[in-house]
Amino acid sequence: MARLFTSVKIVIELSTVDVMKTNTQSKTTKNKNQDKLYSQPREAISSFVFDESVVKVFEDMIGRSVPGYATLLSMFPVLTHVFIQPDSRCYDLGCSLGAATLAIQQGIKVEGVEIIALDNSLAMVEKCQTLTSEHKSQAKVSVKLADICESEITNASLVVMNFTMQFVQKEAREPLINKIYSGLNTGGAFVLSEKIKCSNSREQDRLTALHHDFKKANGYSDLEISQKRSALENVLIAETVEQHVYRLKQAGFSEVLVWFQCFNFVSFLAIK
Ligand code: GEK
Repeated sequence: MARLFTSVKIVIELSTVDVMKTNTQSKTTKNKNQDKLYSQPREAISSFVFDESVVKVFEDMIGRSVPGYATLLSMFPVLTHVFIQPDSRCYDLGCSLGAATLAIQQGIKVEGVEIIALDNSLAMVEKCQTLTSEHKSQAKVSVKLADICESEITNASLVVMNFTMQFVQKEAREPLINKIYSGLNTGGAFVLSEKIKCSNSREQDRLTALHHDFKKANGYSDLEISQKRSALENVLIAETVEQHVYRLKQAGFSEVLVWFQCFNFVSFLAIK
């Protein structure tokens, strides 16, 4: 019962943060941090990279592009509270500006936890280091420039990969998940959030249309949506829910479930 009350308290605290964030976002939509990267016609569209220009507008970009992003993050303290073990590590793989790290921090109520946030974009890591250092945390936070496919994972009770697997080469995904499984302690959890595709073309068309409507409702033009889609082609490789679940089960996870979905954006919970 006491545990239930603690969880409820965490959600209420986070909702306040969300409201603040939403207010900030509506202000930033009028300033230089608004994502306008694809607003002008381009002669040629080069492949999307997480460079300085993306970092500048990233918070606005991800909030207006990923349906359910803020709600998903607001649940991370609850998941953390449930799975975190004292004297263990949490990993945020593909941390960008550290939004997941900051949400995880709020759920840590035990001693001896270290959060390791990794990203292979120098521009992201530099800004993430600044942003995370501005927040007080019970856990030690280390933000590092690293390729998650090359990094060690040990003594983990929670591993979060929030919309990053989709950018990892397809053949590297299975070894990465196997490594995460090996690095987790028994009872630990892997939270994997991804844009998904559907094997049923009608469902795929419906979810794509809803996603586009979401982006348009958030102020993106048809030109911006279509140029961004071209930039992400061959960079963001989505897979079906079945492919993800199969791979997670093959790795050995005893429990695999979808705990969150908003249109074609899904988050899986895999427990060791
Ligand atoms: C969030 N998790 O806000 N190694 C390390 N980092 C990588 C790799 C790799 N091999 N491949 C891609 N990245 C964040 C959002 S964004 C998702 C994550 C998006 C990094 C890349 O540099 C970028 O910062 C991040 O993964 C993906 O909760 O923009 O849709």
